[in-house]
Amino acid sequence: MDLRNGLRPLGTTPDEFQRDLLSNLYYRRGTTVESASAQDAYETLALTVRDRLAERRARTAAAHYESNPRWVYYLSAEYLLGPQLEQNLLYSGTTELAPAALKTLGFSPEEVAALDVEPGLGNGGLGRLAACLLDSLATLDIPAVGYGIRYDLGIFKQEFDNGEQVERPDDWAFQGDPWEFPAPDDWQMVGFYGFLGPEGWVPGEVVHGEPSHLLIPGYGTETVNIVRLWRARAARASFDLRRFSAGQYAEAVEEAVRAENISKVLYPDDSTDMGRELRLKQQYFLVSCSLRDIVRRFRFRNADWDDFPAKTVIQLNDTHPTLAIPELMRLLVDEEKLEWEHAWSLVRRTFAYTCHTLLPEALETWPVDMLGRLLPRHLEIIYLINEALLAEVRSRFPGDLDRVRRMSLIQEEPQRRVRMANLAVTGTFAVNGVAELHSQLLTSTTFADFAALWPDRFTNVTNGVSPRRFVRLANPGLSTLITSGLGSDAWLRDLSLLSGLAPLADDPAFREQWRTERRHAKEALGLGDPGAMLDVMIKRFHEYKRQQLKLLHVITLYHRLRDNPERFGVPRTVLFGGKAAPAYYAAKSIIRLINAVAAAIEADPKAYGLLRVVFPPNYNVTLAEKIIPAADLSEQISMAGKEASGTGNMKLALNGALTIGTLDGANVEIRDRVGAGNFFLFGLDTPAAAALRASDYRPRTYYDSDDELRAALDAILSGAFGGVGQEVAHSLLDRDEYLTLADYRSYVDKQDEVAAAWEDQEHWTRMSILNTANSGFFSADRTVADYLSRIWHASPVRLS
Ligand code: BZD
Repeated sequence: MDLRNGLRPLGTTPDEFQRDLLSNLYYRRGTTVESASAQDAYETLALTVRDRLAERRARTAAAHYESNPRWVYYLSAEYLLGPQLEQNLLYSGTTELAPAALKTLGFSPEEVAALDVEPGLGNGGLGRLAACLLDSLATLDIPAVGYGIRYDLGIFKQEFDNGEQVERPDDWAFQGDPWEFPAPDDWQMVGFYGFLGPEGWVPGEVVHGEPSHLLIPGYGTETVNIVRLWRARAARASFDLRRFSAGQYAEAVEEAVRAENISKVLYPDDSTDMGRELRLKQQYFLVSCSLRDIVRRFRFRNADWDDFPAKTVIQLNDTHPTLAIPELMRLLVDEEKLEWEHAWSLVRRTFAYTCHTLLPEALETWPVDMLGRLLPRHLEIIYLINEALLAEVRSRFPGDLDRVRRMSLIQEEPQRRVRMANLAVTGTFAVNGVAELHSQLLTSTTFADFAALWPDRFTNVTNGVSPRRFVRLANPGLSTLITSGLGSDAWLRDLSLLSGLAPLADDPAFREQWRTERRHAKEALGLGDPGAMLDVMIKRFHEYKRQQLKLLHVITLYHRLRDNPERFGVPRTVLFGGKAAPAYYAAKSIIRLINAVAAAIEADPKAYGLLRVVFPPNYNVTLAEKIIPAADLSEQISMAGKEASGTGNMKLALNGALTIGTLDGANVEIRDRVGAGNFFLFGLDTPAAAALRASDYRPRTYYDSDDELRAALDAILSGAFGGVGQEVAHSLLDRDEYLTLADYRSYVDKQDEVAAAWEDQEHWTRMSILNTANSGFFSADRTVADYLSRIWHASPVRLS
């Protein structure tokens, strides 16, 4: 079938590409080469590239319709997609055509590329993981749709004012988003508030969800999937004509403004600050629109509800979309008139849940009052699910009242709240953690009671990252070297092939080339002396991640060089990148102190050429792609038992950085694979950390007995860094929740080993190559393959 309906095929030669670009500039952008701005050129290029993917998208959709496959639906409140232009050029095979065409039109490709704004629709690892999984799903030809929210404002832009983080709004789509296809005809209606009448739920407020989608092309295959993002719109009837006629124009549109606020802004990850009704509204908005869309799509080719679980698996990315469980119950029972037990059996076979945390305070709960007011019928359904759950617990564990209290979907004290994680475990057939250690800790701690009741429900799927984005696009020089070393670029679709680099670690000529490429990446980052070791800590700011530990090390290095500059050893540039949640004051204090220490070191001539601290603001995917290829040392220093997985650790190791890290999250698996000799391990392990925390931990004893540690903390307390950061030192001395002082000595000593290792560049390069060679496991393609075999059981549909 000709899906183009006789339209001419898009060109593949430079002339044809240029012709298409010109045509788009003229007809779709409405301007001419003579008067086009760089923005016109950017938007036009985006359309020209998008057209090539749209062609594949049409064929993908037709093939999917034809085969009526089992669908993977990924529900996530966040997607950190990263910049789109470069990736879509690569995936559409136009990487060379585009700059050539731009140049003949008189535009600089670099200037045009710089206009590509990344949609920052996520906070950190969880949102970026969602984007990597979509990339791999398409690459593996799996019929899949990602569902999310099209926030007007993404993750805030970070600026520093006097070293302090200030947040600015990120209106990423201010100029419009050329990559997006709006689909206003697929709108959905979402109800909130109201009451339960004799006929069921009567919502008091109705909002429209309007979708648009972005194309998610597979690499090295024809498949193009989509991610569908919902935007809240006022329902058309919501304009209050009575008030308008009475001259109250602003009041008349109040409801419309309130409705559109639902998708206005991404909530910054505030693990503790979970009281806001608007966030709950966002969650239900996402869930309700997406489920109706999923049902609509199911009905294209199916009629019988009993086929639903065979045709549909819905993955919940953390608990944020967990209301999908009561919502599907409501659709089936209230609207489709299925029996409760029948509906529950369908629901329980449809959903799966990924947990991304180990912090007890990060487990989402909502006040019963709030949820009942916003979604009265859903609360009623949650109570019914809870009754059945607790009956099962009582019959399995008679008389164990404490267990019943712990497992209940409702927390009673100090306030009645709905426990979303318990609901997610109860309403799904599979629950996974995101690294081996994390999944083990989930079943032995967080979900121990549930694992005792339903042991088969729990599994592990270790995270992974996109080798296309984080090696091929981020690090083109190293990628070319890898391809020449392996004799093919097949590693981009099968990352386990990187193991073929291992023998080359013993080849001096290859090592020289490896160093050259890594040096180029450092020069491209442009942070001064490319001979200095680039030591990077890039991740969200959180006390459990322990940026404060890295900072104490920096201060210690600074003291050593002041006391004894001749004996300092290897020059280092320490790079921090990351944002703190706006209301997370302790994390913001650490940021401010880092900037103060950086300034003090910068101002001291003694440090020149030996030690530098840099903290570029607004760490995001765009910046990550520049920093990661240049990094020599990867800091993965969380308190053991707190980091669920980490994915930055994987990106850095894949690009040849060596890791200094604790036995936490996926570090454990990285070390197992790259070899203990090529990984700098330090610190307490999970049992030791847990035992120390459970005992009478006194951080001051470490301060008292370690001269360098005491000097570092005293410097902060004495105001040596512009009087900034005393609260950081006090918090470490008085409480130190994450055992920073307990791990300090082990960390600093291990850093001395790092420095010694750096002095032998041949050996360091060998270790670097082996890190890349042995990190193939951390491809998101492997992650998706694991989800497929353990949870999703969906098959590829390839375009003929
Ligand atoms: O998820 C992170 C974990 O901290 C990492 O260890 C893990 O590697 C990644 C991917 O699995 N969690 C988050 O990124 N969490 C959030 O961003 C978040 C967002 C909203 C509310 C709560 C947490």
